Amino acid sequence: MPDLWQEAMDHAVVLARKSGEIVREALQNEMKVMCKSSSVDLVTKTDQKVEQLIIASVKDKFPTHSFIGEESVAAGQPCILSDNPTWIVDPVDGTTNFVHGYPFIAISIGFAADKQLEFGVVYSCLEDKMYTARKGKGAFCNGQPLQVSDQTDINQSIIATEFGSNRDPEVVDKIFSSMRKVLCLPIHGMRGAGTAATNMCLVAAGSAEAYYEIGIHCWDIAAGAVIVSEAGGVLMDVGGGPLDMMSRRVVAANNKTIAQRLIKEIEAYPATRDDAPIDSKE
Ligand code: LIP
Repeated sequence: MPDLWQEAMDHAVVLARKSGEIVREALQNEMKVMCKSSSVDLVTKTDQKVEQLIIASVKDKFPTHSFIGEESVAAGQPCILSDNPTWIVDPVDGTTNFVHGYPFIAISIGFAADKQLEFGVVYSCLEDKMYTARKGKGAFCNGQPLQVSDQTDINQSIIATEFGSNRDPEVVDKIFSSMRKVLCLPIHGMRGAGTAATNMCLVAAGSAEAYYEIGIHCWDIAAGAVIVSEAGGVLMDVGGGPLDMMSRRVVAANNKTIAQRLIKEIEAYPATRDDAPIDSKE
């Protein structure tokens, strides 16, 4: 019996590497920058080109599979996770970094079947770091095993988060209020790569104890969730319950002790679910 998910994961690695080549080449040329939900929510032709390449290849090799992609959803496709085998893709995670040449850009390819994440592939293409994880089979970076930090004292931790793309002053106040409370625990430091997928891979690699954010999307975190989990970490909602991939909220941590201590400091604010009816989205 062929291991179909392994075949799909192997293909995801090929697609991620090919997409990284496109991103690196695009950085050498003038790029056309467009806006989506606001003037700071950016997209480029490269985002769209990479997503179309991945969609076309997946449809050719796995014609019965479904697809959720950042730019397809932006173009009006529904963002509904069914039981069908589904590819959950962010073609360029860190688009703002890409536009500015800030060197953290990742291709993020997650895969779910029966609504359960089966594998994740994140290619940090300027670092040439291929992060991979298959459910139950461990997490790796360029073939080397990944293991989260064994730190249980948040006062000796690095915590990652992002400012996101919401510039509503009330939301920004909540983001800063959470960051202030976390920083003053105190912790050793706060970091943000500018891409959720890379932040999650850094948790999986033990470089940060946790990453949290409100406002991300399922395509930002699907692959990273498998990689963190298979590296021995935990995924939760910012309210402490289980991760809901469509909720736009995530905590990825090395262990429950750090996650539960961190969650006490996070001030939540509403964000429209990824799977909400299209006419209800901001
Ligand atoms: C980005 C996320 C990041 C978030 C940004 C943006 P994109 O994804 O990776 O965590 O803070 O606002 O959503 O848009 O670069 O694919």
